[in-house]
Amino acid sequence: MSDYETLLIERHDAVTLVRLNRPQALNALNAQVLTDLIAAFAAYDADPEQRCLVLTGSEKAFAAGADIKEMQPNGFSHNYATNFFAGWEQVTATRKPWIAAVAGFALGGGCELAMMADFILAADTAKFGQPEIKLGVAPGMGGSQRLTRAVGKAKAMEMCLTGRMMGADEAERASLVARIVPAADLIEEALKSAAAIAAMAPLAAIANKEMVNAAFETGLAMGIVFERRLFAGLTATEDKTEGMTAFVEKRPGVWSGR
Ligand code: CO8
Repeated sequence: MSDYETLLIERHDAVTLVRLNRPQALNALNAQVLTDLIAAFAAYDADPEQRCLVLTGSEKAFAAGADIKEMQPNGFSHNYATNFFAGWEQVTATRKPWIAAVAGFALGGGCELAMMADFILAADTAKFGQPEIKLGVAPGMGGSQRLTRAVGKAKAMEMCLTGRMMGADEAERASLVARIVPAADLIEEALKSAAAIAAMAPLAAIANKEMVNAAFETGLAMGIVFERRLFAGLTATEDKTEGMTAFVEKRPGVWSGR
């Protein structure tokens, strides 16, 4: 029994596994999915026991896009007045680490949601694409920006202009995904990665995430200042003292999260 209409949630020790669960629509992202994801990610961020999250879909589809049937009646006035899609910024505001584990289709909003993750782990069946142009529109959840930053102008432009899908091998070569695993092992591998992250000092995990993200938001000089300040900040934590003491004493660190 899930608290969410469109999500299934499992806890694996300190890792939260969230499965998109609209099989009848290939996990298309409608308003309910957004409401549920915002709540699930906020609950994860607020729970000190949970240290990493994995978001996945089904074997056939991570998500086949924003829900076309829901968007069909909406025109400019509605979308502009409601700042349609802005709610996804609440998902990207998640401070703690999370991984997208993608099998099958990650198209349109599905590709854009995967790219909001800290990194993507792809099954060998994964297919990424921004086919919005075939609907007479364009990406609306950050795809034109995040895809271009991830894979560069040539591939992003080709994918957005032609709607061509990229398979897992090409996505790994283009640095869209961190790693490819056999489809049958996707969840196990994602949980393993997440457990490794969950075993790290929690404040250091947030800081590492903020630093890497700063590389996308700032120039090099400011990014390095940001990194150095945050690094100096971490040296004031109890977990820095514990981590370095544990190394010297040849034992694993025991983190307090302070
Ligand atoms: N929205 C709503 N329903 C969907 C979606 C979707 N994005 N994708 C699939 N479905 C539904 C189908 O309608 C079908 O439902 P039904 O059985 O009731 O007809 C069911 O899921 C199964 O789909 P198919 O029968 O099509 O399955 P296939 O295996 O034949 O094909 C595909 C799989 C190739 C993934 C195909 O479903 C497809 O092309 N889907 C659409 C992909 C797409 O175009 N995604 C981009 C959507 S737009 C977007 O994400 C951002 C838009 C930004 C616009 C901003 C303007 C406001």
